[in-house]
Parts: sequence; structure tokens; C-alpha cells
Amino acid sequence: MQASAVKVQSALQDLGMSCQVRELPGSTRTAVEAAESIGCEVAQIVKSLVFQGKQSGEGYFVAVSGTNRVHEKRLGRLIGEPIRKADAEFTRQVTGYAIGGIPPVGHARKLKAFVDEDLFQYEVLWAAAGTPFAVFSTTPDQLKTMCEGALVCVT
Ligand code: 5CA
Repeated sequence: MQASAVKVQSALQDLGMSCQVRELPGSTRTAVEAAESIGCEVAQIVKSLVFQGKQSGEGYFVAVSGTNRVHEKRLGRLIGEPIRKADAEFTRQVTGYAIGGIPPVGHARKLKAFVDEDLFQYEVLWAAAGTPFAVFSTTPDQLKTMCEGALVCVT
């Protein structure tokens, strides 16, 4: 298993989560590709997105259902400052992972986190595990716990 995927597996273990990281033969780089490789609905894929506060420069982690688009203005109002999508460099700095494999756990820096309430429609979710070929399955409650996220409507 690639080093980044091993790091995610360790982070899950440290939290006492039984989730198993799996490397797939097919790409899991995007939500659509991941759903195809796994054989699940795109909405069950957890997109791990990083936003940045326009005032504070703070990073915010948002776990979003694969079919949802974040309404940045509305989420900014919930957070308390306007936000923008973080660039690839900032995202790598604060999470410790490259875009396409950002996991919802084991970040380099502790980020204030939010979880898309639409993910709670599903019993099983799939999230990236550090690389564009690694994923793990989880539940909405586990996801919320592992990233210490607040439930929000992101749309
Ligand atoms: N491995 C899959 C899910 S299992 C995955 O990581 N999907 S994702 O949607 O969470 O990651 C891709 C996301 O990264 C895109 O939705 C997009 O929001 C973001 N992204 C892609 N390219 C860039 C970029 N250049 N700068 C900032 N964000 C980007």
C-alpha cells in the first residue's frame, strides 16, 4: 500500500475506527470515477474539500456528498466569514495530501470541519484514503466523529 494510504489507515486506527483502507485497480480520483470503481452511487462518495477564509486565511474542511455542489456564500455565512475554494498548494499544506486523495481524517493541521447533511441518507459512504486509488467505507456517524464535523446544509 502507498505511504499516504498507510498514513490514513493509521489515523483511522488511532481513532479506534475499524474502517479498512482498500487500494482499487481503477481510479478513485474524482467522485464519479470512485463510484464507478467501487460500484456505488456517486452521492455515496465523500468529497473532501478544503475552503479558505477570505478574512482569516484559515482552512476549513468540508465533507460533501459526491453529487452536491457547495453554495460558498451560504456556507461562508454559517462559518462566519466569506470563503473560497482553497488552491491545490494550500490544500496539500493543511491536509498533508494531494487533491484527488484527500481523506476526511489524519490531516497535517487540525481544521474546523463540516459535514454535508445529505450524506446521512446513506448507510454506507466511501471516502478517499490518501491517494487517487485508495478508499475506505464508513458510515455518516463515523465520518462526523472522525473529522469532528458540524452537520450543515451545503447546498
Ligand atoms: N478521491 C475522490 C473521492 S473518493 C476525490 O478526492 N474527490 S474530490 O471531489 O474530493 O476531490 C476532487 C476535488 O478537488 C474537486 O471536487 C475539486 O473541488 C477539488 N479540486 C480539484 N482541482 C483543484 C484545484 N486545482 N484547486 C483546488 N481544488 C481543486
